[in-house]
Amino acid sequence: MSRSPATGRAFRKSVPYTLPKLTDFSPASLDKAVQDLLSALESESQSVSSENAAKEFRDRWVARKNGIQPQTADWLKTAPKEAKREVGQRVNEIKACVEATVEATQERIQGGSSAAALESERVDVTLPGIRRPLGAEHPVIRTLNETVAVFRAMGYSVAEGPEVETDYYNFEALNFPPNHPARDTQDTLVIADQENKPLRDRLLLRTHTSPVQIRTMEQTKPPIRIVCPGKVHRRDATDASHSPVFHQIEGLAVDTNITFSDLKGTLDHAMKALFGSSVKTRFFPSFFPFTEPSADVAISCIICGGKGCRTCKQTGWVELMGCGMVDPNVFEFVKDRGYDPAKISGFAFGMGVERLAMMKYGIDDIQMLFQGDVRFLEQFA
Ligand code: 2U9
Repeated sequence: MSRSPATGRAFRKSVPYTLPKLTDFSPASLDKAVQDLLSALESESQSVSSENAAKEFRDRWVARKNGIQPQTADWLKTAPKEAKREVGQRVNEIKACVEATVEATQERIQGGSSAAALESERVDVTLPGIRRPLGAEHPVIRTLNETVAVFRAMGYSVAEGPEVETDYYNFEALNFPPNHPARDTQDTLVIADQENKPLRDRLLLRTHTSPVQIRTMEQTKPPIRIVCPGKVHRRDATDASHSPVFHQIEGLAVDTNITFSDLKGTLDHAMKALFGSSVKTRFFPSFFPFTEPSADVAISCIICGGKGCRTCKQTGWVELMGCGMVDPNVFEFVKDRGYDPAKISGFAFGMGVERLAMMKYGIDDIQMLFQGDVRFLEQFA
């Protein structure tokens, strides 16, 4: 026999209890029967340790059909008349006791499992937090967006076009002679097996975004002011300042009476907006097939302020762009769309975005912009 710590009642452990049929209804015999039942009840209640077991315990003791407590009605039925009163009292006592124990058991288990749930959800606020690294715009895309924004503020629209182009849009309509060295497969990445097509229809990876300007002029009458940002491809060997894939922003303004002064003022403003108002620009003669006259544009070195340093090779100037007045020969290709070189004029310019980004952020190796090294990129977060 064990004794319940809760009730102090004695109970027998681990004997499966079944309600006995009573033949002897003397008070002593009734006492024993009730005592046995309550011992079993207490013992089984003690061994309940899960919600499922609590449910089984409840069903075993109080289920209307076959529950131990409801079966005690048989005692009353079979009791002789003179014992019925006594037996009825005991049966009621048992009912109250069984119900109270079932309820107490369930409460203990539910209380217990919510304590377990609380325990399992406990948060150790002293643990270090989970780091969520911030993403960052790539420095090339950031520079591209900033530059485009500068021109948008001056009234320019953004135009885009395909990266796989025809020879016509990439070279012919831009006044490149058929034997120009840039057309050579040494410099241009071409799509293979197109020898059966006329030269002008052959596909290649665009070497500049200038084809976008031609395509836009074919579809839009003058005046126009557009910038064309995008990826371009050249068959270049990789080094600290060259990459076979890079980004350009080119621009085109066509209207009546556009002059070289407009070009100078526009680019001078753009460089001041990008690099600071104390930056100076310098234009010096150059050559491009699509502009005449043409110029290269340098800005005063933003590293040394123009005094001379390693970045500017002690010259105080850094070459950043090309530009010029659109060659009348280029307008001839879109003359029937309203671009009559006798009536209109225009300027165009082009810049490499990686080179702008390298100047802006003091990066001395273009490869840093393509390697995807997180230690480099996270500096821009
Ligand atoms: C049309 C007419 C003229 C676009 C121009 C440049 C000068 C130029 C280079 C700068 C560095 C390319 O990325 S880079 O290597 N670009 O120097 N680009 S004028 O001229 C055009 C474009 C379209 C119809």
